[in-house]
Amino acid sequence: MDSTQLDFLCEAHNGISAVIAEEAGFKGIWGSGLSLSAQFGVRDNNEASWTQVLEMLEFMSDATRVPILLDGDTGYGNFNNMRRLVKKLEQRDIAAVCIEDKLFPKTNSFIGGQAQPLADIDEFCGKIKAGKDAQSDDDFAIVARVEAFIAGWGLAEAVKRAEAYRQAGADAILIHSALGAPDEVLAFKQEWADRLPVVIVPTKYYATPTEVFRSHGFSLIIWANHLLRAAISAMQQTAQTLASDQNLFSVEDRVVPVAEVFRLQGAVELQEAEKRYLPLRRRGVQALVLAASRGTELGELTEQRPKTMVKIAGRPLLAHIIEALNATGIKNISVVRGYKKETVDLPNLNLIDNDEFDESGELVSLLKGLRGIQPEQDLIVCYGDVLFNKYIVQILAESEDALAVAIDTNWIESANRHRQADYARCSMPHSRESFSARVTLKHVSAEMAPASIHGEWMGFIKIGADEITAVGELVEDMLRSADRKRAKLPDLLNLLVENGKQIRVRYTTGHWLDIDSLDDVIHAGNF
Ligand code: SPV
Ligand code: MG
Repeated sequence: MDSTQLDFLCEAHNGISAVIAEEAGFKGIWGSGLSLSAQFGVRDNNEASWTQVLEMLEFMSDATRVPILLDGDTGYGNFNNMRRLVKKLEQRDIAAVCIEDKLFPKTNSFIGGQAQPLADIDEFCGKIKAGKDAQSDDDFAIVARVEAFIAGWGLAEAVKRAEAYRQAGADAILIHSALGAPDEVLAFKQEWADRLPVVIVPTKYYATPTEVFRSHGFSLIIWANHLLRAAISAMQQTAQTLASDQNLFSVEDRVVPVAEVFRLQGAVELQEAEKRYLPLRRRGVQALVLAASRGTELGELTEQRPKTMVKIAGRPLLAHIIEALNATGIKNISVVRGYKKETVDLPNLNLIDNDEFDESGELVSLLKGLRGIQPEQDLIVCYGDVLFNKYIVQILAESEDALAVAIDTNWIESANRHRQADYARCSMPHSRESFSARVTLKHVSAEMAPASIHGEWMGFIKIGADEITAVGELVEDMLRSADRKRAKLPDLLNLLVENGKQIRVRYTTGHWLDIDSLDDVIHAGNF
């Protein structure tokens, strides 16, 4: 109001319209009585109580940073109600209130304005004084709205009232007019000069160029109800189309995507806050299954499908993996597929393609996987050809460690069967003491002297949400060097250890089976 240039307020009537007005660049918001009552579906006759208006204003104030000028009608009562109103508005960070010199309950100025009685001048001045005395923030402002023209009076009455309100302490005058031309407000401004800033609401004289108001020295223009009216026409069109066409297709391109709704609500801020404040467990755990390779060792069985889709006891191997993951509460499951990828088609999976599965190693699959998952959830990585009891995954999922692996203490059996296995050396062998100790991984290798072996790594890695990006970058680094193109997950684990990362070891015993041969497939039916 005090600025030397003409400024503008845009109407808003709830939190989201206030955000929209602020984003459009308005320096302030008009809490329109007409729009606030209309969005409640009631008339602009104080049918909505003042506390209902106040509550909506609180949402608008919380959602924005620009000042809000409330259209406070007549102050919702006498001087005493006005005092309380000002106090409550200040508590909600509302910058200013406008009161009009009519009687409670008021009627909108554009509905039979000529028949509307005006307030007694002295009584209205008392209301302004009471409001000014009640404010505790010097910047809070009271705008006195002169309805003399609306009620059919002339310029003299309008100026007389405005002067009385100025002397009572008003910070600005809103001069209202229902004419289709700006004659009344221009005449008022000429007579009034610069005694106080003057605010106008050109709803009816909308065709007047803004330049006219600027050159006459008005302070503030209020676009009083246009977001409400825009919303009404959009809602009417959409509702009518939906009712007649009976499909969503007809309207989809004419409405904002839900993502835009989330943006206006500030959904991103909440996601960031969850990262800071929510315990990791509450964010849930996800799984990434590496299943791009064919599994040539199974011969004919994998001619038409990759190993992960070979049937065990009547269902694809992958279905068993999903079932075990689901049983631990993991439902967000991503699968990297490559060979005969179209056959990897189980429902409710985030499918990630590795089309270079033939010429690349498993690190490429891992990298594609890490890029295709949600980085905010802890991750369990496993292979697509392993059957396991759910407790193996559970023990990793529940661990607080940023990096963890499950190590099978029952490795002798693998060694006896002369299977290809990845053996692990850890900071401490499995024992009673290791149960409460913080055992970490030292090295993983297919070649290890039996005396150094503490167990077998089964292919499970837990990567905490906070480590996912770093692990992804390390894998990217590894893939850049030519001799590591076909590196495997154990190479990654060893590099992480070399880089000083603590990889927590969780010892388990048996209860898993990887499918490396036809014998395994047959055996797995009994698993
Ligand atoms: C409002 O927006 O509620 C106003 C302005 O008071 S008007 O409707 O033009 O009276
Ligand atoms: Mg109003």
